[in-house]
Amino acid sequence: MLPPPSHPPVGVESAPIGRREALAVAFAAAAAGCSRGWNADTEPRSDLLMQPPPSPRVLSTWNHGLPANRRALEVLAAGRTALDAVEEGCMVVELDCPDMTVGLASRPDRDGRVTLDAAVMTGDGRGGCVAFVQGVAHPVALARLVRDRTPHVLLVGAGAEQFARECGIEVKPPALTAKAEAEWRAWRAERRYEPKINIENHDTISMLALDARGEMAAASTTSGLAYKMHGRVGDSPILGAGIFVDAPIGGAICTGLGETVLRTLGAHLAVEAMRAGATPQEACERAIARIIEKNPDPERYQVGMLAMDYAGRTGAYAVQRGFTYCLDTDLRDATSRL
Ligand code: SD4
Repeated sequence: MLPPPSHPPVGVESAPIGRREALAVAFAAAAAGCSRGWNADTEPRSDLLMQPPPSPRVLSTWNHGLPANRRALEVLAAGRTALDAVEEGCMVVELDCPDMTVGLASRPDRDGRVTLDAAVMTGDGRGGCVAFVQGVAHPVALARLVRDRTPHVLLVGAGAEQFARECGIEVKPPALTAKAEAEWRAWRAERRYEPKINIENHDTISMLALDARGEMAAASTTSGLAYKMHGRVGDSPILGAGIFVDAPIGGAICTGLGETVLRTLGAHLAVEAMRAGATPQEACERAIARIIEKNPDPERYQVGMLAMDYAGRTGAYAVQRGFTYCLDTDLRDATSRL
């Protein structure tokens, strides 16, 4: 059974004024020369003050970002939240991922099990994550339930599956698709354990969305590396590594070889670069530069980084050529270091 499309939070969401409204009011007030009296607690960054509020915007990884973005844009057009948009956008790819890298029809680990990782996060710092989950069709929805209904941030393995059942989500018995099983058997015949991300293996879906209130959310969902060690978890379900959002600065999301991103907390690096004044594009370039500094032999791995600030400006950069991403309904090629 699938969870309902949007989950009422257990706690009370504290959003008396959205960033979009804050920007609109600040813009109007500044334009009228009467910005005095503005509440410092909700005041946006001064460099954003004179800009009109941004339009809803969605940014996501790889070609499969296109159908995901279309769904997310529909959610935003209906006036729903950025968090709803990234969740439902990612769910599209969880159900249908031709690259076999997201959802239950993915390639398995080296023991023949499909284990899934996912995360969501909003600009208020609230996140939910699940890792090493089996049999759950929509790990991103489960991650959202961890955020909305538990006092925790990360649930893993059997505990996450138990939580799924408690939420009425079906946990299916282990199974591989015929294609995944045939490929896995062929791989096992060689018995080479060399999990590698390369630019032909188009991977994780990670998304950032900015909604009509000016709130931002991020999500990521993946089966991780094909033929990884059983129990291996990558960057995608770790806040600060695979995804990070911090209001009123911006958000960043990653795809690629998770170990390199875990070692550097790549998404956090990019958001902190924006906090220090970098544009989203400069932030992606700085984060990728640090990842390469800490992970030698960049020709052996790929990492793609996307970032967005609360004005809706975006950036994209990768270690290697071939990282495609989607901005709203446009498919683009990121520039790269190599
Ligand atoms: C992982 N970062 O588990 C994920 C995989 C991925 O593009 O993003 N591939 O390492």
